[in-house]
Order: sequence, then structure tokens, then C-alpha cells
Amino acid sequence: MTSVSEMNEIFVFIVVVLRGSGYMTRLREEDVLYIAESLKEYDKQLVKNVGKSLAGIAAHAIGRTEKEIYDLHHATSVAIIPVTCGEGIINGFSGSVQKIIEHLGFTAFVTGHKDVGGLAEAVKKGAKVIFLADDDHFVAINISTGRVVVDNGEATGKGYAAALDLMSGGLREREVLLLGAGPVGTGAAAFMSGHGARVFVYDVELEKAENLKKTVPGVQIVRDFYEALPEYKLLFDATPAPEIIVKEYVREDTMISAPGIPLGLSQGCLPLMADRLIHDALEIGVAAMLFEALSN
Ligand code: 2YH
Repeated sequence: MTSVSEMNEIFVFIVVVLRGSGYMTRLREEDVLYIAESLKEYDKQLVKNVGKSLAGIAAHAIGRTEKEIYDLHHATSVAIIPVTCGEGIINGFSGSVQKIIEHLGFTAFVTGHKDVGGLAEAVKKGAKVIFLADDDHFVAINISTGRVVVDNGEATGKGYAAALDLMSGGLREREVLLLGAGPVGTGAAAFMSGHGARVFVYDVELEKAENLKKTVPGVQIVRDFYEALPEYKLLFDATPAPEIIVKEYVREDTMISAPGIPLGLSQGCLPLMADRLIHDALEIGVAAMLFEALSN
């Protein structure tokens, strides 16, 4: 069996390699393959585990109710533009974003044209919000306000933090161990701190943790990941490192919000966490992006 110190070394290695090369998780076709057909089931599971649906979580992320969003924006049309630059189109990506948005109750379409032609088509067809992604960015732009650009990273962080707030019965005065101080971790820290949580952040690059601390005052830095892990009941995994949370570190009351792709839990840990884990490839992030794009 892999020892704790070996695991620690593997973790440090993985994260240094990933971060050092400027790596950012790029979704693969297999990550999005079953999203559309699983949406209803996924929403039921969210209601059971978190207490709210996808729309309820996204509304909580921006401090609104679902009703407020629907009353103001039910007629909104959303366009998703396939983007070919860099590594190109991911089969099923645009279609999955469309299905998630439709599932939330809005009209959505994928443009027939790609790239610039898609942008022209989206505007011509009256889209109010436009979603598009290349290899480094995934944004939602509200073209009717002309100024709202929502990045997927921070919105995802907020969405998953809102879900953890709901699942845990409220983060006020609670301690959360946040793994990863990138854009997702920063969005999560801002939400959790704003909701009264005591946030402890670990990042293999200390400088990133220090920057997050400057952006979100009150956050404290943790220097030893595996020493800290068993001390916390609430975990937020915003790293792209696989299998870093093994079953020896989870308790029967541990709750994990894990937007990182791939999932940071070991296979052995998954069955134990089935009802206390929040994780998907795209759904909460897209819902949080859309509601945030509509909120301004
Ligand atoms: O998966 C990604 C990015 N790594 C997202 C980064 C978010 N912080 N992009 C998807 C690329 C989609 C492709 N260009 C398409 O099908 O349009």
C-alpha cells in the first residue's frame, strides 16, 4: 500500500508538474458524454444530498432566489459558440452547455457557425448571453449589459462553495480546508469567507496561497497538506490533482465539495463519500456562470 509520505510526494509531484507547465484542465469528450442524459437524475441527487437543485445552488451563489432570476430573465436566449482555436472543438461540449442551460429553464442554442461567424449568428438571432470557451478560458458574456464577463473558474468556485454551504447546513463559524489557490479556489474562498467560514488554504505553491490571502482577507495558510487533512470535516478540493484524498483521511461526517477535474478522491474513498460529495464536470459551473451573467 502507498504510504502517507509517498502519497505526499506523488501529490507534490503531480501538482508541480501541472502548475509548473501552466496546465489548466481541458475537458475531454468522455467528461461530457453523459451530461445531457443524466441531468434529471443529477438534479435529484443534488436535491437529496445538498437540499437544493442546480438552479437553487446557482441562485444561492449570487445571493438571489430562483424566483427572482426567473421573473426577470425567463425570456432570455443564450447562445453557445463552438471555438476551433488551440486544441479545437470538444465533441459534446457546446451541446452539453446548451442542455444544462435548457434544463435550468432558459432558451439556448448552439450556433451553426463556429468562431467569429458564430458570434455574428448569435447576435443576429437575438441571444442575450453568449457562452464560449477556448483551451484557457471559458466565459459567459451578457451582451445586453455590455459589460458582464464571467470567467468559469471563479463562478465555479462560488457555485461549489454555495453547494457546500447548503449541504453543511451553513458555513458560518465553520472551518473549511481549501485545497488549491487558483481562480476556482479564490472564488470559493470569497464566497465562504463572505458567509462567515474560517477558511484555511493549502497550495503547493506557497505564493499562490499568499496571493489568495491578500485577495480574501482572513484566510489562513496551511503548510502541511497531509497533517492538515484529517483535522477538517469540510473540504474544498479546487486542485487538478487526482487521488490525493484517500479513505484514511475521511471521517463519517466529512463533506467534500470538489470541482477539480479529475476528481481528487481515490477509488477506495468514493463509496464512503457517495452522499457527502459534490462533483461534476460542468453542471454547477455553467449554472453559476449563467446566473452571475444575468445578475448584473
Ligand atoms: O475545457 C476547456 C478549458 N480548459 C476551460 C478553462 C476554464 N477555466 N475548454 C473547453 C474548450 C471547448 C472547445 N473550444 C469547444 O468545443 O468549443
